[in-house]
Order: sequence, then structure tokens, then C-alpha cells
Amino acid sequence: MKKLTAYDVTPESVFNQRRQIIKAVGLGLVASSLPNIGVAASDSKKLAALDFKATSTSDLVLTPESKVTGYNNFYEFGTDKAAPAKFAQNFKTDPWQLEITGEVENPFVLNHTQLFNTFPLEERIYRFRCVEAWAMVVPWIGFELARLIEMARPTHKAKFVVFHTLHDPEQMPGQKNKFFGGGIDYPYVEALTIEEALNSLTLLSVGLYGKMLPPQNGAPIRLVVPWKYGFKSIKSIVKITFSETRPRTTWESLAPDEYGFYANVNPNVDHPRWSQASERVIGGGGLLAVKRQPTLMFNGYEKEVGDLYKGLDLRVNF
Ligand SMILES: Nc1nc2c(c(=O)[nH]1)N[C@H]1C(S)=C(S)[C@@H](COP(=O)(O)O)O[C@H]1N2
Ligand SMILES: [Mo]
Repeated sequence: MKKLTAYDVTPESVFNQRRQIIKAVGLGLVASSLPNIGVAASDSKKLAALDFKATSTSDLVLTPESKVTGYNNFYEFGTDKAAPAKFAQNFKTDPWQLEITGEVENPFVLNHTQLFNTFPLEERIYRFRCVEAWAMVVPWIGFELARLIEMARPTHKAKFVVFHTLHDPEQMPGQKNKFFGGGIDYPYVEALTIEEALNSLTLLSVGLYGKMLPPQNGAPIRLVVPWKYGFKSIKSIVKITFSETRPRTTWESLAPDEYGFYANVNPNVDHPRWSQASERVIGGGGLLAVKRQPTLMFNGYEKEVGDLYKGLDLRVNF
């Protein structure tokens, strides 16, 4: 199988323009206010290209960009897979404030520009597995959450890192209408143990496929935890709180028998209503065939994260 780098997934012209654009962002200009920067976005919206270290290679076959940005779970914009791409188009992600607070010595706030230039951006090609048993491979752009945690300097009491999505019912129809939003009590909240949060796989993502995140994928900043089911990878984050106690997270609160706090991808622990032993490959198999593949333990990242769960009964702590 072909080895992919960022150069394979982004038109060359975009690469050549990156340096220019990032300079503008550094000067405090807003990327989205730049004149047409010529990014060949598949949808009508033009998204700014990002400057990142294009070092990642992978044997994984990338999911087509149109699927990554067109088949989404973002219940704030409706429960249908096509709803977020449709209803999030005018979602205002700039200006934005991400607040870092709680059990830290150095609480701080990042504005929209600072999300993109405080930490060096890199590309990470990861498997992405939804609890609904479908799978993608996504070329994310972002930075390790560990870098942000270092800057915040957690106190010895910080045992959990808690993430909050924006609460804005005027912009998010799913927050205004309980049925449209899948019955969730918003805002959407997710959390990791501090050890999980510090793992070098854990990413705060600001882009994919060489460009800023489209709104349906969680712009301007979202979490990516590749060894856990997708619902842990919370979108459009406005607050990160360090806490001594484990919070009640969104899906765990809604259906504790079906969605656990850990939510580690595990082929041996089925969802009560379906098997997790195999997964449907999104964009795979062409028009007529549905391609399935075996689910990998920790989504293929056991070497990197297996030690985090030594001695833990994964059937009980699902
Ligand atoms: N705020 C928020 N974050 C969310 C969700 C959501 O509904 N709201 N859905 C989750 C689920 S179930 C999945 S599978 C992923 C989907 O991410 P993607 O659309 O970028 O593939 O986002 C996760 N993050
Ligand atoms: Mo999901």
C-alpha cells in the first residue's frame, strides 16, 4: 500500500501559500478574513490552509475528505450524519475563547489566533473509530494536549481533564430543540484521566486535510483520542477544566450501560445492542460493496496506551 504524506493529500499550490497565510495570522489578522486564498475546498466554503510540520507518514489508507467532512456526528447540529455539514455552515468560530482553568497554577485563555500559533502544529494520520462500529482514517492537524497541560501546570490535585463544548442554542439547533439534539443535556462534556490526557497520542486538533477544521468537524478546536470511541473526541471546545473528581460525561450520563467513561476501542467487549468485533470502513468497498474489517484492540494503539490500563478489568471499566 502506498505511503502517504501530507503532500499526497493536499494540492501543491496550497503548500506554497501556507507560509504567507501563517504570517498573516501571526500579525494578528484573522485567517478567514484574508482574500480568497485558493484552497480547493470540496464544499463551497473556502477554508484557510495551515502551516504544519509535514513529517507524518502512514500505511493507512485515508478516508476521502468528502466523507470525513460529510458523514459526521455533532448532535448540536442534528442527529443525521449529513446534518452537521448542512446546519453548521454558518457556525461562528471566530472570535473564539478557549479557557484553561481549575486545578492549575497557570490558568489562561487562548483566543482564535492563539489556537493556531501558541504550539507548533503537526499532522497526525490516525484511525478513528465510532462506537457505532464505523471507522475512518483522518489526517488531523494539531498539537499534543500535553503541551497545553505543561503550560497550565496542573496542581497535585488534578486527576481529570474535563472538556466543554460551546453552549449557544441560538447557533446550535440541537441545543434549542431536545428532540433535534438527540435528547442530550447540553453542553456536551467529556473527560480523560490526567495520564490519558498526557499520552503523546492525545491531540488537540485545529485542522484536517491541510486546512482549518470545517465547522461540522468541531472548529475551531476539538479533541482527538484515537484509541477511544469517537464520542470522547469532543468538538468545538470552549473550556478545559482540571479537576480532582471524575465528572459526569455526556454519553455516560445518557446511557451508562452502553457508553462507559473509558470507552476504549475493544473488539472483545460488545455494545449491548451490537458487536464491536468488526467495523464498517467509511468510503471503502466502492458503491456496491460494504467493506468490513476486524476491530483492533485500542484501535491499533495498544503499544502506545496498553500500559495505561494494566490491572484494570476492561469488561467492567468499558
Ligand atoms: N460536542 C460534540 N462533540 C462530539 C460529538 C457531538 O455530538 N457533540 N459527537 C462525537 C462522536 S459520537 C463522534 S464519532 C465524533 C465524530 O467526529 P467527526 O464528525 O469529526 O468524524 O465526534 C464526537 N464529538
Ligand atoms: Mo461516535
